[in-house]
Amino acid sequence: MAVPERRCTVLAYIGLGSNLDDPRAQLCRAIHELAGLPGCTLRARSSLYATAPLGPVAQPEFVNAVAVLTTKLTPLALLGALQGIERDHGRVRDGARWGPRTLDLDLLLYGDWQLQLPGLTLPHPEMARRAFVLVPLAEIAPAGLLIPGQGDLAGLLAARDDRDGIRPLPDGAPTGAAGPSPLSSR
Ligand code: A4P
Ligand code: MG
Repeated sequence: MAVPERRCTVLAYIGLGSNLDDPRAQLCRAIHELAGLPGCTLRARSSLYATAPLGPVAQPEFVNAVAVLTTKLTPLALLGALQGIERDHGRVRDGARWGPRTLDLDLLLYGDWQLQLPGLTLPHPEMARRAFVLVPLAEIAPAGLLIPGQGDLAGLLAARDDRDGIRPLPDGAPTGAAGPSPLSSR
């Protein structure tokens, strides 16, 4: 079945996280798979970061990163593609919120869209409260990036006091993909 595409491209920021089954390898493979999605081009990826787990469950340290794509996919088609990659990584949804996972791909931003659908909220509702998202995002986002409805990235990051639990991994440097241009409009 054809994947729904739009005529113009939009910048989409994807948050990646893993804390099971060799998290670094999970993220490196997932970035490669994001680059291969139909109608999508990988523009940049952040370093990989080791991050202290957030949430009520005792679980291993996470590895987190952010990637930015240009995409012709609609937001729902892109989310479906992300969930397909999660499934390919053996992600099991057992209903446990914030539990350990082989791969979590969150659609953080889709251009400057604000959206509230049963299965998709844009921007991602938790992103502004999570240093493990904001730190890698700030590494690859243009200066002055605005998170629609939430404020500018620099201000949101400055307000976080949970940045200490985050450290870049030595071999997690960006691949040198071209840096993104400012968020495109719809
Ligand atoms: N959904 C709605 N909007 C979006 C969006 N913008 N992007 C829906 C992605 N999904 C979105 O997600 C639950 C539902 O959210 C989906 O059905 C989707 O349609 P999920 O991935 O199935 O479940 P989840 O990830 O367990 O739940 P949740 O609440 O999204 O967890 P989070 O927010 O992803 O948190 N600590 C560290 N250090 N690093 C981490 O990466 N991650 C989590 C999980 C907890 N602690 C962590 C980390
Ligand atoms: Mg998720």
